[in-house]
Amino acid sequence: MFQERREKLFESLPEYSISILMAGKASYNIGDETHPFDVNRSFYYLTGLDNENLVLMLVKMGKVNQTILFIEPFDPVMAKWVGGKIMAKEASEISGIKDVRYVEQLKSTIAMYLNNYGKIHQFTLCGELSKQEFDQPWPLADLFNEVRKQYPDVLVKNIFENTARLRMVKEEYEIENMCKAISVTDAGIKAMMTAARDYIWENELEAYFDFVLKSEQCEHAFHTICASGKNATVLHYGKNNQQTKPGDLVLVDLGASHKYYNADISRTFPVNGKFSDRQREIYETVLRANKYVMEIAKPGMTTRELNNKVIEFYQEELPKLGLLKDGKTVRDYYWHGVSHHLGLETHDVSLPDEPLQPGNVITDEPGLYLEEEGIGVRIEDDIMITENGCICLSKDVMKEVADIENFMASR
Ligand SMILES: [Mn+2]
Repeated sequence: MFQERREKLFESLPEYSISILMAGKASYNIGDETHPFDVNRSFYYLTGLDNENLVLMLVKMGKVNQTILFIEPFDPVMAKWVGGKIMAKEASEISGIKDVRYVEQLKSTIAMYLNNYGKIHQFTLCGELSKQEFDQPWPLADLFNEVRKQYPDVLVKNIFENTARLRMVKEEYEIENMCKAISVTDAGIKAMMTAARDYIWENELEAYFDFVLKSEQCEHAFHTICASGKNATVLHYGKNNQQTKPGDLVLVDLGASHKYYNADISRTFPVNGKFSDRQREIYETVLRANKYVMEIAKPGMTTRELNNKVIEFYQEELPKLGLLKDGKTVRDYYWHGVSHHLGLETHDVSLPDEPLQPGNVITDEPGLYLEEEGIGVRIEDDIMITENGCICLSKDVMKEVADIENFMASR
């Protein structure tokens, strides 16, 4: 699988090029403590390896492709402190890469190609620069600058678009893992709804979700949002440290991650198990927007078009809820987008204005946020684009008012 992906990437690379993808390195948190290591997802996508400090090199020499993996040498002292590093044999078995060398040889390997072939062929140094890295140090920049000092005529290319194009179309294996992540997320939400009661603290509710994830050997796809009452009107509220009030709605936006494949689900439920009339009418409007997106999502549309359709829908519907008075617009109650791609990253790689195609997995997450009324509702499903529409991967996660109330009444 990883080899096939690398071959597909090779096809889109410049004819004479050296592409470098890095697994990355954990950054320091406080003192000598590091943040937990999280592998670069394109590196993982192309190798299946999630160890720190590894480097993948794809060398394209006309019609001949060469793939080299660089690993760290074994360090007996570090092995006693933090465990051993991955060894060549294991790295080779997982990734299917036969040529495994040590990271110290990275620069001399680049130099070897440029010395021997750089005079005859125009070489391009390729690396992946994601949008977040545009305003941060780019780990590859130092290496590329050093190489260019010695070989000034070498070109440099960002291959973000090349890797994104591959990663945006999900394989069956990827869909299976995302479905597993979704079903664990579903179990976690049910555990929260089972535990919910008046005056429960948001972070206690969150802990029920965490318990299910750990029990299922899953990680968090992202920091859980568990927001009650007015907190739910703050889009990325993540403190989760307030006590609920009787009759509050609780908005949860969360996801499990299974083998690095993420779920991203939002549900909103009454902490006491019963919607008030006002809460129900707002909830039902968001739910209809959520279903409307699934009706219209199909290949050829863009996520921007989907969002515009939701805004038009709200334009019609919000006056029925007594909203849009005194110069207020839809954007005063709904100001985010309805969709983003989902996969190895929660906000997965995508290309702006690229039409949807079969195999894309996107979210469907309309919301309404009424700060004055202390009501925030978001309903988020994960959908896969098919030949003529879409299917909902998270259809089993309950969202009908009657289902939620019956479930909570029967606890
Ligand atoms: Mn989302």
